[in-house]
Amino acid sequence: MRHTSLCRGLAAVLVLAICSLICAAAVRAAPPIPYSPWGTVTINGALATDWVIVEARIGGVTYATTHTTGGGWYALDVVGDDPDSPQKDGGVPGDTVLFYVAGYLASPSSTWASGAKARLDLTVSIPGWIPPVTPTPTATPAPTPTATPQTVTLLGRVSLQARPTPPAIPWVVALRVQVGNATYTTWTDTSGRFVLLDVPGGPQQITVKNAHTISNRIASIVLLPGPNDLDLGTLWEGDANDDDVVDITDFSILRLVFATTDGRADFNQDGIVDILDFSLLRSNFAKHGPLLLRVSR
Ligand SMILES: [Ca+2]
Ligand SMILES: [Ca+2]
Repeated sequence: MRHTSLCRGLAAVLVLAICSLICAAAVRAAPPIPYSPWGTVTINGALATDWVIVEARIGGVTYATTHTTGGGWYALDVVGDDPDSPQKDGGVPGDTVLFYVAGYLASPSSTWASGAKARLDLTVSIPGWIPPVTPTPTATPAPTPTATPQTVTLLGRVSLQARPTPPAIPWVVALRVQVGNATYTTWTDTSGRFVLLDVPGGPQQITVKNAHTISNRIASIVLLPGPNDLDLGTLWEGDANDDDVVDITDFSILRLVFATTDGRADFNQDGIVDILDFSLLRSNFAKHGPLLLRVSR
């Protein structure tokens, strides 16, 4: 008799536990189906070449990224907000979706709708647009059976104004380098070269800036596994306040610290703020970044 009661009790507990699990699963909502626009990308009136980066952003946050392929086509899956997570991690019905091509706002915008698959042809105007190139892979030894996948390494170089012939100490400068969504702080060597290990591969946008130069940008380039040797151009001096434009504010700083060792306006890094630094500022006056670069390796 006691044995039968015990069994009934255990069975009741088991049934309750199963019911709890079923109820918990029922409460969790299914994740929303993404919004999937697709279509062509036109840049300055011409269909985009392959490997141009296309992003979908909601409220300034990128929720989907792809690149053009097959002669200017793109397709995106813009994820929806998971109702079971406290943070916003995607779109909700009615959200405005903005599209960016190589970092530039394209038109038209759209509205997020779960499960919608609509054609949306994007157009964008990009001053000084230079189409991306697919690099020639760097020659590497024949792979062995035990070879592991190569990470992506950026072997960058910049030119600096008004410096002695390299190698020389004034070529050693701090750089902020942005590769896709990743930002790095690094230093050049005495010839303006730098190395970044394990950077994101595939199609990327790369921007480089020193605290007193304006920034240079490669709008879209494909980074391959292994070393990627990349010339990031001449960094133009004169941005004393590091706001990516050379203007009257920078001149005011230079005038304030003239004849001192203040690094903000010692553009040629020779240890003194003088007429040479003023000449650099004057020659680059009104330049602003980012300057788009033609890719060369
Ligand atoms: Ca400035
Ligand atoms: Ca100087």
